[in-house]
Amino acid sequence: MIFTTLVYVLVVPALVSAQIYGPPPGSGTTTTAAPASAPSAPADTQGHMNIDVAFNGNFVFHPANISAPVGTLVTFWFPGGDIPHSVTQSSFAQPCTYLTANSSAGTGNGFDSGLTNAVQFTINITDDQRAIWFHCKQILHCGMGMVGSINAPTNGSLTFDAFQAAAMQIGSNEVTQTSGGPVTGGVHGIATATPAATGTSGASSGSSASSNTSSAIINVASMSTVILGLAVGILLA
Ligand SMILES: *[C@@H]1O[C@H](CO)[C@@H](O)[C@H](O)[C@H]1NC(C)=O
Ligand SMILES: *[C@@H]1O[C@H](CO)[C@@H](O)[C@H](O)[C@H]1NC(C)=O
Ligand SMILES: *[C@@H]1O[C@H](CO)[C@@H](O)[C@H](O)[C@H]1NC(C)=O
Ligand SMILES: *[C@@H]1O[C@H](CO)[C@@H](O)[C@H](O)[C@H]1NC(C)=O
Ligand SMILES: *[C@@H]1O[C@H](CO)[C@@H](O)[C@H](O)[C@H]1NC(C)=O
Ligand SMILES: [Cu+2]
Repeated sequence: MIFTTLVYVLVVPALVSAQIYGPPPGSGTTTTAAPASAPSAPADTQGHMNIDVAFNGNFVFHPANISAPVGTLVTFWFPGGDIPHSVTQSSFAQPCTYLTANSSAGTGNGFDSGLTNAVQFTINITDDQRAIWFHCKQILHCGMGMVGSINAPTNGSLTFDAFQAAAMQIGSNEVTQTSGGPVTGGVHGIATATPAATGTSGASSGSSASSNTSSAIINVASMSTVILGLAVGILLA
């Protein structure tokens, strides 16, 4: 069982990588695709913090947990390349599930960049006394620990470390979420614009339209490789 799980965790991403994200035909490359050029987030400035999405091509946010006072802008920098990622608000209780409105708490829907790449996405912190939890909703990424937090307690049971451990506990049982488009707004922090192509500011409807389309295609393809990966895992076990 442990072996099966290991095979699943190790083989599926490899299959996805080889079959979906390999070099395009005629690219002249015979080896595996070069890692996506990851634009490094710029250094933080006063009132503006920056987080790399898929830092160094790994399925992590970097830094993954920060402290940011009210009014701080936090910008997420998405790499180019073929694997779309997302910054999707969730809750401590359900790390890998999009946060929907809670009328008893008086909160609306969470923010969501949607699955995308080569963009930047910014939220403005509106409450620094409560934690903002988020994850990447690309299939399997949250369960592999691609999660983050803003203003999480540094001790007790609701730390970033506990949140990431909870996500990894879900692991490959993570429920596949619909791709969807970007959602502005949010809880304790709000996105005031949809993702913009890296290097520009404000919303860019052109780039979101094209990235939605490619995300949808890759998601369908990913599903079939995951099923194939499961079959390989079962055969090898
Ligand atoms: C961030 O939100 C605060 C209100 O919470 C507002 O005063 C400030 O102008 C916003 N910052 C930007 C850059 O929009
Ligand atoms: C909604 O908010 C209330 C009050 O904060 C909380 O007790 C409850 O657990 C929340 N429900 C969900 C589904 O998160
Ligand atoms: C736990 O964190 C709170 C702030 O979140 C701090 O006030 C308190 O001193 C911390 N306790 C310990 C034992 O570090
Ligand atoms: C990140 O989380 C760890 C453990 O949860 C904590 O020790 C650390 O202080 C946090 N860093 C920030 C900047 O909150
Ligand atoms: C992409 O997402 C944006 C924002 O939600 C939406 O306006 C646009 O229609 C979407 N494009 C496609 C092709 O789905
Ligand atoms: Cu991801």
